[in-house]
Amino acid sequence: MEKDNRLPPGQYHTERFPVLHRGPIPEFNPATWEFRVWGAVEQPLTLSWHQLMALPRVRVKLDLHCVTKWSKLDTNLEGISVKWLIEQGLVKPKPGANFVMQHGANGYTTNLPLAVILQENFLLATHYDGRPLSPEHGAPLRGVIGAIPESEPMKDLYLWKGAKWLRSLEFMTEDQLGFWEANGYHNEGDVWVEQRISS
Ligand SMILES: Nc1nc2c(c(=O)[nH]1)N[C@H]1C(S)=C(S)[C@@H](COP(=O)(O)O)O[C@H]1N2
Ligand SMILES: [Mo]
Repeated sequence: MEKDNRLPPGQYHTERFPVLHRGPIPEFNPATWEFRVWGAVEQPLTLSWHQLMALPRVRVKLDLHCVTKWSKLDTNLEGISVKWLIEQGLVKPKPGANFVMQHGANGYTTNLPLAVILQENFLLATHYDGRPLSPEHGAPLRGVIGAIPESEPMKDLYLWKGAKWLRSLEFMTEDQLGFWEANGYHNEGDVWVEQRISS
């Protein structure tokens, strides 16, 4: 596909990787760090840093689209697939658990339908460009969503829909608004139809 066709309406290309967040970059201590999956699941899951790093990782190339209008194409990301966690039985959503809240550091949250979390373009990312994520981009773990060019149709959402410094995933039977969604951003955030702010 032509790179131009990969640029959603209202977006411009950047080669840089801008850094955007609220609050300070948290400290990461691998000895005490834990990732949790909780809420509407049969059994809460807690993984230490070492347990998380022992899981298989997938690699995807994503076009990242920020609601502030920069787009970075062909980012190489690597991390854990939530679909894989569920297929392995490590996470068993309860019936009706159709929504997931990502909880990041500093109280940052963002909500997504489980169906989106299970897409190939959503990742619990640990690596960018073959190296561990840098602290400013969310180390050691972040949710990330982007577009996979020439893939089968799936929802491509703005980058705020991935929480940096991800601490937990909360499965929910009802949708709840995350930080930006409660502050005027669109609940869905589809990049192709410019769902930037809620109407
Ligand atoms: N924990 C946390 N995650 C966050 C944010 C934040 O403020 N805190 N900002 C979001 C927004 S609005 C964007 S655009 C992306 C920016 O990711 P980047 O800094 O790696 O480009 O992170 C998202 N995830
Ligand atoms: Mo953003």
